[in-house]
Amino acid sequence: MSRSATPPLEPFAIRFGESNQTLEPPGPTLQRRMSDLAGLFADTGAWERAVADGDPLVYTVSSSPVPETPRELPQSITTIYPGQTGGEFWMTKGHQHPDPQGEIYLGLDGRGGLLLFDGERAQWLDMAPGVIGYIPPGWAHRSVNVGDEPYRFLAVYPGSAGHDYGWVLEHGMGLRARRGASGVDLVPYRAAEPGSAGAPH
Ligand code: M6P
Ligand code: ZN
Repeated sequence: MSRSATPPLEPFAIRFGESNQTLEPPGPTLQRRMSDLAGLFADTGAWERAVADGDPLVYTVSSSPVPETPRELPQSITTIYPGQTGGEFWMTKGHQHPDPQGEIYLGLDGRGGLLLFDGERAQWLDMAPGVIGYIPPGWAHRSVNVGDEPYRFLAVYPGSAGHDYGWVLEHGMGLRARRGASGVDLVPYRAAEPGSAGAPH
């Protein structure tokens, strides 16, 4: 049976699991370690050292069983652990939707930021429990943990939206979020430095 012929799901209730860490019933989960974030932090040397020094878990995504198929409305909880690499706060890879459609993020725990970039303009939304960040169609989006505790949010997005990670590697996100003397410093985007991999030793 082709995907387009898949019947929609039947109605069902979805609940937050213990400490808002999961959705119940659970669907697919994924873990992103430092090594999965190649080319994203400006300080490539600091990123390489973090990979070599235990390759820490940076964030997890726990979904409900609603699939990423057209007309369905999947949801997931993302937990970004606290940390900085080269002074830059830990963050998601960030993506653009190949099929431009909107998305909402609802802050659940901790302190975060939602960085949006349409290729020309960058926007930063402060995120906290109870805040809904609206992502309009056409804006790439990345989440950042700016606190000392896990930052957790619920995402709800159209099942046909898709994830384009190459767009972010090519265009950047307009700004970078660094730990500053009094909290978050948003600095103009600069590309990641060349890594040591291809450099002569
Ligand atoms: C949210 C949603 C997901 C996304 C996840 C992690 O939960 O936007 O679609 O996969 O964040 O973000 P990324 O895909 O950029 O790593
Ligand atoms: Zn998205």
